[in-house]
Amino acid sequence: MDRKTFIKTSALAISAVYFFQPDFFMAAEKKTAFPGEVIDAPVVIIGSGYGGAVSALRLCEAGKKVILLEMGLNWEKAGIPFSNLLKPGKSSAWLKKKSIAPFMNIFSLTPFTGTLDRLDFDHINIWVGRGVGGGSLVNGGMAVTPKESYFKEVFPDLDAEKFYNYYFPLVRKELKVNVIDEQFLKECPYYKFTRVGEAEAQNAGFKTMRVPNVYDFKYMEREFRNEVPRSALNTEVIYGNNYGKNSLDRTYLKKAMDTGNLEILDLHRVDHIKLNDDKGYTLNVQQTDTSGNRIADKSFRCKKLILAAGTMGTLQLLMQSNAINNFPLNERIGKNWGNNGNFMTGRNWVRPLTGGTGSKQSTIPVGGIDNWDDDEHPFFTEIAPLPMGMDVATALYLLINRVDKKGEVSFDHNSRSLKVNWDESNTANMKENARFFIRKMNKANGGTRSHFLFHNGLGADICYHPLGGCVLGEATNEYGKLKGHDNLYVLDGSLIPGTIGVNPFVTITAIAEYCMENLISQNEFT
Ligand code: FAE
Repeated sequence: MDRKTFIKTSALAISAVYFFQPDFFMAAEKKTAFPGEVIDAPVVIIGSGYGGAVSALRLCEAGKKVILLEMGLNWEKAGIPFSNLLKPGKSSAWLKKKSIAPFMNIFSLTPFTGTLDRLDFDHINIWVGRGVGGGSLVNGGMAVTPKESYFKEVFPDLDAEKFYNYYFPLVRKELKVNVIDEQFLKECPYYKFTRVGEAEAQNAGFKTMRVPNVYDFKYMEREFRNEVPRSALNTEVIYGNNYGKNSLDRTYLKKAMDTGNLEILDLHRVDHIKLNDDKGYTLNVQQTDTSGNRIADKSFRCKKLILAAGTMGTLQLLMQSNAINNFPLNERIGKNWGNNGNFMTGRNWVRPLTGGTGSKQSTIPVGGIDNWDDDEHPFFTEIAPLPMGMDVATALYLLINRVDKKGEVSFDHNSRSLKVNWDESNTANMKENARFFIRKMNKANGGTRSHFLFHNGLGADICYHPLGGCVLGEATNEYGKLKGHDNLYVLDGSLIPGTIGVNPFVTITAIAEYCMENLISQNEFT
């Protein structure tokens, strides 16, 4: 036996022994001193966002041992506080030298594995969350159930009744969705921007709506009374919330950890995947430190693999693996991709005579404008906060529109990175809606388009909600199993065909619940 074969065989023997021992996970941690060795695991999940967290919980509850690999940091374990908007620090960007908020990036940074990342493409910039909890660490917590009519249009093959009677209520409960108390909203100075935004919208003839959230509003009331440390009232949100927000590490992932069946390995980035002869998978993984330096190379070998790396992460892994080792892909991968109709805009000189939108603003949005049923200009918009520490009399809006023209994601072999086939023609209807909205608001209330924000007030290239590319029932079977594979499941935003008409995480979570319930009952994981 030559040296290479000996090492490989010994590693296999050792991993087989560990596999059957109760302290298998501890052993897997310790063994990392031997770079390049193979760690066996029955089920591996890549990514700890909504899809990954649901998969982990339901598999652990079913008694399966699961390893979850996450490229970002476990912030709770690290004990490093999140930064706020006014003082960006360690958590504010993924290995960048400057802050990467949608605007006002005047802050220099020391590169650190922060919570927020931005992926830049030719006509679109996509923000994503990194860390244990994925996008739930950085998002605004808006927990919106899609309109049933639109859900049926987007997913004609799903049983809408079951979703609205069972999966959506289930995920709202698991995610701890709640609604702000109207009296608190009416009186709290931190919600002046919402009150002004809603009054102006109604004045312009638009319908307003209350938006539920996973931020604990009872906690916020106590923040306001100075009984507990402040978070939403201390400009914390897109770089993480130290308190108040029920991100996934406090809901699904915590429950999964409590079963004793889950091990989360943070700062573990999967580079590519190989299909093995036995139809299982080997993952090439790099462990890094918080400066992004590679500290170990590892291989994980599993029988069952769940890809939940988020829309762009999952597409990158599939396409990169294909480029490296001819990993089998079906022809639907990359197709039916969209930005969920995201379009940012803003207005200046909002109510200057009545004192603007407020110098103090909560970071958690609770108001929306619902123009979805307007045949000519269908959109929903969030009345977004702009907590700048002073009153800038500016209103910010994130519109969510229909996606009339879908895009496509492909792989550039030279740069080894994704390419998004997307340009101004894909956002034409969204721009039209934004112009219509701003015109109507200004006519009724005064104000101007916010020319200093985005591109002359129109942010067509800002995307918080990339969806699609691995669409349910197209690239996968009806429960997320990737076509052409026996043991690979995709469970994240890439299952939704580019649009869902509202902020997407409630839908991503509900679809993951639906898929996992069916996959488990079909004995896919036994
Ligand atoms: P996601 O949450 O993105 O999780 C994927 C995870 O996989 C991440 O933690 C990655 O670090 C990890 N990962 C990726 N690649 C690898 C790899 N190669 N190896 C290991 N790990 C990897 O996926 N949605 C709402 O519904 N309401 C909101 O209020 C809202 N606000 C938002 C605000 C911001 C600033 C942003 C960026 C997004 C917002 N979203 C909101 C979108 C929402 O967070 C997003 O749709 C979900 O997080 C997507 O969930 P996934 O499970 O697809």
